[in-house]
Amino acid sequence: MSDDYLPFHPNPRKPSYRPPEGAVDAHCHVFGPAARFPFAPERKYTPCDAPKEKLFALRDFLGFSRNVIVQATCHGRDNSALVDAIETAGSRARGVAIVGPDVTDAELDRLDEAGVRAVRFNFLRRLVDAAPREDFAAIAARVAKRGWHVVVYFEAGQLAELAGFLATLPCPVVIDHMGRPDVRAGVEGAAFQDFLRFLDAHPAMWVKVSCPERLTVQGPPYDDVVPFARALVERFGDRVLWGTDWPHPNMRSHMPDDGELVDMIPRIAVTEAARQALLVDNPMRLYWPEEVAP
Ligand code: 0GY
Repeated sequence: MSDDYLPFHPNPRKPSYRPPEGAVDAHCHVFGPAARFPFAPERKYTPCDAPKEKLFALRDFLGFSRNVIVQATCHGRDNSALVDAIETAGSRARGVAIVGPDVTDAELDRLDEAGVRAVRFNFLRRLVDAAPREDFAAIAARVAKRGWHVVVYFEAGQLAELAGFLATLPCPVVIDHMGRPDVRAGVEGAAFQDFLRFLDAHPAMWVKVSCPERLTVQGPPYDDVVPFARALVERFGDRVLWGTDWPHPNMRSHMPDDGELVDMIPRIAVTEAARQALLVDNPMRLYWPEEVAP
């Protein structure tokens, strides 16, 4: 296990861009504190502690109202830190959990009660060991019945092998970090065009326009990532989500300034209507449908 990760930015700048009222950071994490919520023995990296209080302070500082907190592999299937955070936040947070095929209905009930609305399937070999597709399919069938959805994390090169499987899932599917394109190939490159066609063909697929810091070759201010996010927002405006990815686990190249990430938003969603959908209407529909008028 490697631990040469960077700590999160200690002092992000105040963004110039002010998100609309009710904006949702739809991809962020809580880690530890390890003394209370130990990391998973099978983890591939050990993050810094990133407790709920810090996340909620950042939410307020950046001008957001709500969080969708996503379970990361370093906590494995122990969703305790996630549940503790979303219970503290009440209606201001929802959760995405990691569960195994042996999860009990009672545990799913407990997660639902706490505010979990999705499960995450991670296909990155550097983060998790391979798991049988049948396990994922069985979990998806059970959570779909509860009105939950599935969040998936894979890299662009894995789309061809995963596309058929993803299309069979009986619920909305949210794809993390734009499907991790290789930005050197450009928006017109074959792989990203395949990804756009895949989204065109499958209206139940959503996508997060997040994580420029992991995709960039040039570094901040992430000019090389903007065209990818913008293409997705322009084409799939009613099924895109945005998130900080705070505290940016497992980053080794550089640590982004979260204020700078927020200031990217008007470059990727260039109209007020697009930003309202990206930051408020879309995440509310997916994570707080009970608050959205039909
Ligand atoms: C992210 C990205 C990463 C880590 C995880 O679950 C995880 O450990 O998703 C990564 O290393 O790319 O979304 O936090």
